[in-house]
Amino acid sequence: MTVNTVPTQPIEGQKPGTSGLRKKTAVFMQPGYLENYVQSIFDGIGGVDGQTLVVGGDGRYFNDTAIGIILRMAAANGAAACIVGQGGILSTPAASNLIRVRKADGGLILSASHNPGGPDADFGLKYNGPNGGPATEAVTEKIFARTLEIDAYRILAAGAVDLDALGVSDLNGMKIEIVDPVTDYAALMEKLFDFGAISKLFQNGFRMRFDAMHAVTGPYARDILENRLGAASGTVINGIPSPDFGKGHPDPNPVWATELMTEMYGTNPPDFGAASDGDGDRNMIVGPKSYVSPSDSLAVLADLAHLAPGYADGLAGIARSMPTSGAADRVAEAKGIGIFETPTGWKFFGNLLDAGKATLCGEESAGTGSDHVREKDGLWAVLLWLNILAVTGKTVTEILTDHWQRYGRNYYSRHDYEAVDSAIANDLVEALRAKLPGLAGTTAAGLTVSKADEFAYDDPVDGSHSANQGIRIFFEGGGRAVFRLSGTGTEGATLRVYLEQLETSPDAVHQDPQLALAQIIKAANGIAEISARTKRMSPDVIT
Ligand code: VG1
Ligand code: CO
Repeated sequence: MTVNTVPTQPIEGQKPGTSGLRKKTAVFMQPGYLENYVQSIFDGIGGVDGQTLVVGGDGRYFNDTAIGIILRMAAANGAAACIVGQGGILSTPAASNLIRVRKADGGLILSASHNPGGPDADFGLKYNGPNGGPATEAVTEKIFARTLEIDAYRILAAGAVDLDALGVSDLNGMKIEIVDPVTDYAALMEKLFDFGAISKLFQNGFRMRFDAMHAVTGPYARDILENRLGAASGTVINGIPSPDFGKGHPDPNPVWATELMTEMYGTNPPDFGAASDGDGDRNMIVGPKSYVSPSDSLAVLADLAHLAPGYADGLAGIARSMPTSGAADRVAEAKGIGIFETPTGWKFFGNLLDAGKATLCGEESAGTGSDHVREKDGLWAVLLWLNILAVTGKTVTEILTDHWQRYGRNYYSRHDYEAVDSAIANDLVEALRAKLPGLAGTTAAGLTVSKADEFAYDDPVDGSHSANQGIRIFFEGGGRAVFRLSGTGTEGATLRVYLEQLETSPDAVHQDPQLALAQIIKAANGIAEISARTKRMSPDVIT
């Protein structure tokens, strides 16, 4: 078969500090665009000659065509083997696991995560390294630099590759191995959790609903929850991955997971509800009439993880992204273990996990995970919750209440202003940045600013420095507001405002978070001039 070298123009690929390259599907489908980015990845990592790569995606529109192109390019670039999920399907955590168990050199994951899919929606591609985790900043920078100078890509002139038949085939000297996407992942879960105890829970009539949101976790959840653990059939809803996610928005939060939320807040709700996102790395946990904020979920899981066999020896430490609430810090303090505060994005946890400094990690954006893989893991979080519920015999509400009584409650909410004009959003951040030096000691909405700065991170393992990772304003009395612009949106800019207030009085831990945070919300809006600059009177999404 002929290897073609096709001339191409530079594109602007994934910017450092963002999570994979995400663009409108139509952009990715332009002739040569995907090819261009794939070649930039191959070049940026120093070539794939002789390498083994894991390839799979979340099943969104263009997934299979894109995988065909990637396989023909990997072969043309001299890769030795590609391990591919059957039908082109692999959840992000399952891909991370495959890279690790098969000792592959890395992987290409096709997903725009929680962004909608379809011809008019979003597509994405990310490279994960040999530890199974997202490319580090250093690698991302190399790939990005390459996208600005690339002038040709290499591709094999070949027909379509069959992604459905399990087994090994040959593509011009490169081995293609099609594997079941669930098997290895499910085996890992069986090692970490007490499947016997969870099965017994279901046998005793415990009812659960898992909303796969028409995305990649459907087959995983069906196999693990219904087949292996014996949850009633129908426990998993929206369980067949569809190219446009049933025209939905596969983001597991109270705004987008409406079907699940309606059931959990309706009459006679199930005992436990959960949802996952497009590529299966996020999770939402909800008890009967009781939504668990991701920051609280991380703290609860960190507190009680030792109840699951995989964590029986306790945790080495906990890591959380900076905008995530401080609830986990209080657990770490009580246990006398390390706590790490990193910039937003799972890639920053990789070194801490590899070095054995952190066992559990989490982000406020519904991401929780551990050292079992190098990505956040939606179903893993669900199974750890189930394991804890099975062992303690408590309800979700009881677990939360106990937690707040013991540790206090970090009231928390994130307000997103979406598709804001990029110039306006950048000006807002610039103006806020300029204000920072003079903010301490001033008051807003009756609150006094105690400290204001811009978060920067020095990686304790490799010493790398990451600046401009979010603007933080601390208030007297334990309040905090954080501002940053999203790196995953595909339309204009998304301003994220993260709001937090610590409450330690056991009598005051049961308020509505929006009410408990009212003053901080007002102060944050005032200081950043959000309404005045964006002309938005309220956020688009509140989580
Ligand atoms: C968002 C979240 C961040 C998460 C990232 C990728 O980024 O805030 O916590 O790591 O998405 O998640 P941003 O830059 O839009 O705030 V996923 O599920 O897309 O892999
Ligand atoms: Co995701």
